[in-house]
Amino acid sequence: MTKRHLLLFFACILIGLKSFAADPSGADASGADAMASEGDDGYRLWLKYEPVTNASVKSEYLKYTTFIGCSAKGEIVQTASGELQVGLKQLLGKSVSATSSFAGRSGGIVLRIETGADTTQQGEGYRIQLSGGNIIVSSKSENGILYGTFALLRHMQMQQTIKGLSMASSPKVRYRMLNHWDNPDGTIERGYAGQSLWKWYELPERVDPRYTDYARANASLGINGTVLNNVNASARFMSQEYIVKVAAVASVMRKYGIKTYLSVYFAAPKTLGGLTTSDPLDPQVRAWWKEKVAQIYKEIPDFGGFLVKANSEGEPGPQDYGRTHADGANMLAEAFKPYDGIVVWRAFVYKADPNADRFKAAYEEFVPLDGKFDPKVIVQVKNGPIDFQPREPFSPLFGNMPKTPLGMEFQITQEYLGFATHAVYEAPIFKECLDSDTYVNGAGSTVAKVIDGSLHGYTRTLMAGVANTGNSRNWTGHPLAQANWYAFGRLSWDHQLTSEQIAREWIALTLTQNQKAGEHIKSFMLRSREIYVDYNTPIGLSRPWMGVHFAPEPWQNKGSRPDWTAVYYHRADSTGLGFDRTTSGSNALAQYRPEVQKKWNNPDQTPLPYLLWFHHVRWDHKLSTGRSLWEELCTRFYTGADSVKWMQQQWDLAKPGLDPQVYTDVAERLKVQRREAIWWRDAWVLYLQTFAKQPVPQGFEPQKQTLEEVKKSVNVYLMR
Ligand code: GCW
Repeated sequence: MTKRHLLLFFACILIGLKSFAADPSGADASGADAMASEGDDGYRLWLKYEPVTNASVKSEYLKYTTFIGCSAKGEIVQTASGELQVGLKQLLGKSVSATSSFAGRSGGIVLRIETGADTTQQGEGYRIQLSGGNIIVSSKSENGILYGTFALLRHMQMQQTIKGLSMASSPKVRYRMLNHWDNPDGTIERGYAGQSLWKWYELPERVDPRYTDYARANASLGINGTVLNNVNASARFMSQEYIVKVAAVASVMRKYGIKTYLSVYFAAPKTLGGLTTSDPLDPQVRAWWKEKVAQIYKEIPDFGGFLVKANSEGEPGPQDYGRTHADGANMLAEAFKPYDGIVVWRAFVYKADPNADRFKAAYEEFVPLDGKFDPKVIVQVKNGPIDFQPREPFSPLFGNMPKTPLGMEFQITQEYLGFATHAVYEAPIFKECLDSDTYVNGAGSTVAKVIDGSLHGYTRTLMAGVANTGNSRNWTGHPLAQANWYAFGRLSWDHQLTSEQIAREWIALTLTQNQKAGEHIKSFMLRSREIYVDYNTPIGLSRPWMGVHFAPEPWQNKGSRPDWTAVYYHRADSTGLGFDRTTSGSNALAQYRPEVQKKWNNPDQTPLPYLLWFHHVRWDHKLSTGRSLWEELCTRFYTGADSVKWMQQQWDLAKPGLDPQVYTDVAERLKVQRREAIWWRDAWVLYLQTFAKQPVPQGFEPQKQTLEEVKKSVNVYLMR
């Protein structure tokens, strides 16, 4: 045996002992226990339940640890009670048992289902208060009890006092879901954290314990739905073989109040069902879907519904048969009539029209269909009119379909945000859209009010996030990307939370409770998006051309259609830069209310972050900063890339409060980010310079590479 073999041998014994200690039964450790048994490698996310160190707070908590009282027998309440037991054990070192006979007792935590009228979304709200010497967590629903339990544990994890405790919260949106773009072969479209969590080849017999941990993390945020497969869907998910696999995952999700949904391939009646057509008005096709939905409900009685990408980017859809999106969606909705499920139909649709502005496409397609959708349909709209850019104006669909419930689609995975090497805290992106004023019913008609149904009285309301999870040990690849999953979940529950509040919470739960360290990390997180925009797409540039969406390739001018090139979006020429969307250009601005148009119509008044979204601006045009467009661009690109250095400094200042493994992981990723930020800055500056024909302003480091050299290094990343 060589020395290396010996080392390996001892390592195996140690690992074996460790898992044995975690799970004496020898079975797979699952759920909360599996999370607890690991070191701080990021796996436990924001549910670390580290021992409470504040002695006075701890003694307050200990007063309520004689029992967990819970008379309801439901599966989800049992989950909540189990979670409390794990939490109390780890936070306070106390084993607390659950009981159903606790009448007259005090000194415990009581989980109580309230009867009476439901005033919250599906009764999912909760209340936490002190009464009769107990902490009472109450709700009208089991889900609400679970959310209240997690809120209480969050409060305890943050070591906050419970003197006079009285908290109440209810979700503003009914369907709060993740969309996984996971393929059946285990790859993830636009995923940067490893392979898919769903192991289709092992299911249904083997149910990976990680599914429980996934469900737990989501439930702790109030997420109550998950779409397991990519919107570029495979028909195989409609087969009986796969339905039973999905059912096995759904049975794990159910315990955490999460409904399971599937993306569907619109042409499945033909490809899977053997019909001659998938025309939504064909009676046989309608019957096929009805039967399919019934088949699914037989296996998954609480199935959530379908998510559909149709007639978009080559996917089949009703228009293949001369029908409308409403025809397609309503046919599916009809199949869901006997059940609780819904149809989520995506508005991410744009035709290959060389003369059109892709910005306008979804509005043109969907606004005429307002009022034509079945009540079981929600139209899911991306936050911006194009495609998850680092900054986009809000989609003009919001507010313009008063008779159709519109759901929000945010992207958590960092497709255009530097994958898993750039630290970009996304809450400000989500908030910017939610807080935008559509003015449809006068000032204050924010996108958030469209989404939560209060503006138009929608009862089915939805917020979806394209997931950033994968099978990386820490779930999201970049440790700080966990904050984006967290922020999405918290905002889907309550869009009024601020980016700052959410960051503070997440840092305290996940990274450190050292105040000074926390402040450094928080300021870094809150600025990270603006810094990224500065070195990547300043002043309203965008970069959504086809491809991997990694490094900018502003020179890219070949594609199977014009809007799959880079030059289509930035429109750089010898006179200037930017897309004219005013009356002299595509007039996309006309899709907004006059008050919004007024903000963005005049290039001299348009806020700089949106300028090039709406105007073609001359290179020498003086901006509100006193600099010309060219000077401003260079200033942004350079200071943006330089600011990554500042992020590195903030991270280093936080080091004393951080776990060494997490510190090093992020510090190394920041080095990559710094290198790439300079590279991306150079790609843009050198390319734009060929049009602007001006030197980089004084004071900025001159370019070390030529445009050709930068192009070459981008191409290396694109080679097969
Ligand atoms: O942004 C584009 C992505 C595609 C994605 C598509 C969509 C799932 O580049 O990968 O496909 O959006 O949202 O449908």
